[in-house]
Amino acid sequence: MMTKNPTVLKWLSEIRELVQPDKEMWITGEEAQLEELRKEAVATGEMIKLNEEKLPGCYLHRTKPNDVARVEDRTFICSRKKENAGPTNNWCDPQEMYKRLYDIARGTYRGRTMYIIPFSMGPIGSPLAKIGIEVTDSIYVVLNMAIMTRVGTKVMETLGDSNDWVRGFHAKCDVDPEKRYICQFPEDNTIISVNSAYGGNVLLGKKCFALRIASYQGWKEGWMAEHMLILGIENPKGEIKYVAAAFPSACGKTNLAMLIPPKYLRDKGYKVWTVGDDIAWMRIGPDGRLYAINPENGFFGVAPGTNEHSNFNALASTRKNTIFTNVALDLDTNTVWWEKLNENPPKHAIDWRGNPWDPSKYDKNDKLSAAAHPNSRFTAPAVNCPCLSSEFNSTSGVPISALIFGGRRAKLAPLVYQAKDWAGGVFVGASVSSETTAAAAGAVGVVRHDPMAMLPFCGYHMGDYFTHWLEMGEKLGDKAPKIFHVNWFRQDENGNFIWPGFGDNMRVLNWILDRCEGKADAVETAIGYLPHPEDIDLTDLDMDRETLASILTVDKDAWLAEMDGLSEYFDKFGDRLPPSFRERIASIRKDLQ
Ligand code: SAT
Ligand code: MN
Repeated sequence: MMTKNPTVLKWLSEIRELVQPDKEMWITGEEAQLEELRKEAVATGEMIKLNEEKLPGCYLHRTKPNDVARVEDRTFICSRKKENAGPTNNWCDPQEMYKRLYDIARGTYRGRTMYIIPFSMGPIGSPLAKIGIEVTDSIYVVLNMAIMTRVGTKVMETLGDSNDWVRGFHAKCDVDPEKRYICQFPEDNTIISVNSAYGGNVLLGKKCFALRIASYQGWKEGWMAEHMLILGIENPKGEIKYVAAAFPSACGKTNLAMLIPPKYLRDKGYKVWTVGDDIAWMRIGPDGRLYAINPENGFFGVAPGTNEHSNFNALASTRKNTIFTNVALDLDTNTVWWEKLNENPPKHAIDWRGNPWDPSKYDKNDKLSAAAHPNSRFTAPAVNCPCLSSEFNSTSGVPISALIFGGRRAKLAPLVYQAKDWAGGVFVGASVSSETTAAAAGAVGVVRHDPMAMLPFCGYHMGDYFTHWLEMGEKLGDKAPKIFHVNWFRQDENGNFIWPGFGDNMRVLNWILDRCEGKADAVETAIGYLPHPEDIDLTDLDMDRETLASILTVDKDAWLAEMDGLSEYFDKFGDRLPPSFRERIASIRKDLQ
């Protein structure tokens, strides 16, 4: 027993009685204990130990083919009142859902061990951090949580007798998709996840706590939990400015967070430092500015497409002490492979389903023939990252100069534009749309509205969430970060990306920072401030000004149509939509005419 905290003991005894475990184990965070668990997982086949020389401390795990992504249609916000979950969330009455979930989970730990994982989201003891306890019957979950969060005895010591902690209960049951539920009970600080063993559904510190529960807590307590990466940009004078950026899942947040500047900028002395790649918790600091921490301690990144060129730092982060999920196993070397890791697919490999994979049958256009699942992942410790910020463990967080929203849009949205003010930026965030990706079950490539990239992650009524954003801006006043929108994904008529992306996105970040410091000019348009094409540095880039100019325009008719779609979308939020949004649509329409 690791605690005398009465609220913890009471909850644990309730769960214990329900699931009937054979054994019980508190996760202390000690390496020896984790190593025992790795050995056990290898012995049972739950994990495969990889080549100790090439990939020291690394393991491969395969989930069931029916359990490879988040399941948004089975994710619920169980607030007491339906209207508080809002129109973008599935809702169920909490008492009814508790009963349903308890019935599903009853007795399912028989013959299994109940692992109790105390974890801290954020540096232990930071005023911006929060504590949770996850109970699970999966060693895979324990080992992933031990990478993604700070776990162990120190967390319980820090919690003491407090009741300010999040209850996370996971039971893999039979991994039955028909009985799979991912449920958040925001008013009870509780998460219950059953019948899944895939990352986003079961690493309860991540989307379930750090976004769905925390967004609700932030609303009640006056702070913000956002689906944002955090990065620091160091200029040649050694000054570091931080930005946070929101993109839907699998739109390149990890790539942007770890980007390597183009050579001409590196030569001048520019550097990028990673604070976080997925989630930001932000509070107003003592000086009135907005400060951010990354509540996580590792990266749960998409593997396919990650390579030395696209994301050197992410790949480097995965070369030791990493758990790979649903990638391919190269039998000749006992290492891992995924699409676009390199040009040499393994000759003898096992695909993500566990079947022999024939590279000669691999067809780029047929996702099902891929060796690695399109949403296959690496779970890598943040300390592995060569460009990890020295502020990563800072308890006070980093001051944010700019907030950036982005989506994956083949057409319409320009490469970059700046909102006219905070309220305009909130409107820009609320109007984010993006093509869907493999990170969630369902069709890929369909444009859907995804306000602030939080559509699957907001734990309360999204209209109230917009209002909370507006109120944060009022509190921040002239210390508020500037807000921008970017789109790296514009395509030409042949479906080729126009902007090179990756490290070259630094050119856009530099314009953004120059704007924050009043150093760059801009063109005022109906939707916001756009750069003059000559204000984006194209040094060493194989791109002409006209091509750049073509993605720095505001197409009047397309934007009028966008406003129509947005206006209709906003109807959803009824009388909880901030009235200023309607006024803004009207004024943008007028300015476009
Ligand atoms: O699947 S996760 O939610 O863990 C990752 C993501 O979708 O961003
Ligand atoms: Mn994410």
